[in-house]
Amino acid sequence: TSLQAAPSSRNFPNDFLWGSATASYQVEGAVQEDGRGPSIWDTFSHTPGKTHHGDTGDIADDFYHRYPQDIQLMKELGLKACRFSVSWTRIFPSGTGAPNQRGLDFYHRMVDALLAVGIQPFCTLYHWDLPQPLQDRGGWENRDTAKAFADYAGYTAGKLSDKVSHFMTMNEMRTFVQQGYGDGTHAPGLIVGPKRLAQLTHHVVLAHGMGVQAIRASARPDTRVGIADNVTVTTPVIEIPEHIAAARVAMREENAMFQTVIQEGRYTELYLKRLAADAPHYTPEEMTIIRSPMDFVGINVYQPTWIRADHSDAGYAVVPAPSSYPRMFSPWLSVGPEGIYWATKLVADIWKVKEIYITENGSSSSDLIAPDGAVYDTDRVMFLRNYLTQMQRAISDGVPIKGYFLWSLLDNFEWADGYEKRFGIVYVDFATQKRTPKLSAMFYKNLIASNRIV
Ligand code: PNW
Repeated sequence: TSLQAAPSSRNFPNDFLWGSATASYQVEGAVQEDGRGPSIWDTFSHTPGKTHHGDTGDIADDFYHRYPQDIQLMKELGLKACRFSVSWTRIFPSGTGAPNQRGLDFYHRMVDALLAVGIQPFCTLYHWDLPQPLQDRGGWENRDTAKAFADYAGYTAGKLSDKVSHFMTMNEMRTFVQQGYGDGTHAPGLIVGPKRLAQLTHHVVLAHGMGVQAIRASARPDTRVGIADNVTVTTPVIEIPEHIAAARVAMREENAMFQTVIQEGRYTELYLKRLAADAPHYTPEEMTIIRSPMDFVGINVYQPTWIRADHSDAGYAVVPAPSSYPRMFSPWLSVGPEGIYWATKLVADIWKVKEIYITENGSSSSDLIAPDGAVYDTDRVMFLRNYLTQMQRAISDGVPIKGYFLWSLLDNFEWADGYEKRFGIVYVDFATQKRTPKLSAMFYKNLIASNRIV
C-alpha cells in the first residue's frame, strides 16, 4: 500500500493565482536613492522609542537592488502573481507637484522583470508610506490629502497600466487609521480622539473612492480596480444558524466605516448612533464617490473575531478569548482558519462581489534554525495548511476567490516590531542579506505545483 494521500477533490481551479505580497517600505530600502522623498515611516522609525530596537526601513531587504534575484526565487517557487506596493514619495517626492521619473523607472524595471518570468504583477498604491510633507499639513485629517492621493494614484496607474492589470487603492485602512491616529503605535504616532478619528476615517474612504475614479480616468480601459482591506473577520463561534446570522450582521456593522461604506455609500445607523456627536461631516456627493464600483475586493485575513447571537440592539456580540487561546509569534495573531472561509463567504454574499482575492494571509514564527542551517517553521506550515483548507472549502461552496497572496515571500521590516517578527517563507539574514527558503517555502512550492492541499 502507498503512503501517498489519495487524490482528493481538493483541487484548486486551474487558473488560480498563487502569489506572495510585499509593501514598499517593508522591503525596498534605498530610501535616499533616485530622488525618493521622506515618508511618515522614515520619520517615525527614526524617532527614538517608536520601533523595536530602533529598527528602520533604511535597508530592509534591499529589494530595490536585489529584486532580480528575488524574482528568480519567486519563479523557482512557482509563483504566478506578485503583489507589491508603490512608494508614493518615489513618484512624487513631496507628495504633490512634479513627478520623479527615476522613481517610476524602478517600478518599470521591477514589473518588467516579473513579466519576463511570467509572474503577474498586482499593484497597491498606498501601503502606509504617506509623504511627510502631506503629514506636515495634517495628513489624513486634511481633506486635501484625499485629492493628493487621487492625483498620485491616477498618474501612477496611468503609467503602469500597460503592464499591470490589477490595482488596489489602499492596504488595510483600519490598521493605519487605528494604529497611526488611534493608539499611536504606527506612523505618524498620534492619538487624536474619537471625533477627529471618525473625520479622518471619512477622508480615507473618500481618498479610496477618488482614487478609483482617477485610476479609471487614466489607466487602460480593461484595468481592474479594487482594494486590499482587512475586514474584521466576523466568524460564527459555532456553525449553527443563529450564530451564522449574527456573524453576517456583524460583518456589516464591524466594518461600517470601511468596507460597508465603500460598498453601500452610507454609514450604518448603528455606526452613526454609536458615534453620536463624534460622527463625521459628509455630503451626498462624497458618498457617491466613496461607493465608486470596484472590479474586485481584496481581503487580508489574519485573526478571527468570534461572533455569537445576542439580544442587544446590534443583534450580535463579540466572544472574548480565554488566555489559553492559541496565538502565533505576534501576540495579536490568534489562530482561526475558519475566518478565511467566513470572511470571503460573507463579503461575497452581502455585497454580491464577483471577484475576491486573498491579498494577504500568513504568519509570524520564531523559525527554528537547525545546526545544518535548515529553517523549520512547522508552526507556519500548520497555520497555512489550515487556512488554505478553509479557503478550499469556500471555493467549493462557490465563493469566487481567484487568487491568494501569501504574506510574505521574505522576512521584512514588520513596522513597529522592526525585524523581530518574521513573516517570510524565505529567511533573511539581515547582516548579509542572504536568503534561505524555510520549510514553509517547500510546502508552498509543492502546493502550487500540485494545485491542491494534501
Ligand atoms: C498587515 N493587527 O498588518 C500589513 O498589511 C502588513 O504590512 C504586515 O506586515 C502584515 O499584516 C503582518 O502584520 C497588520 O494588529 C498589522 O491586527 C496589525 C494587525 C493586522 C495586520
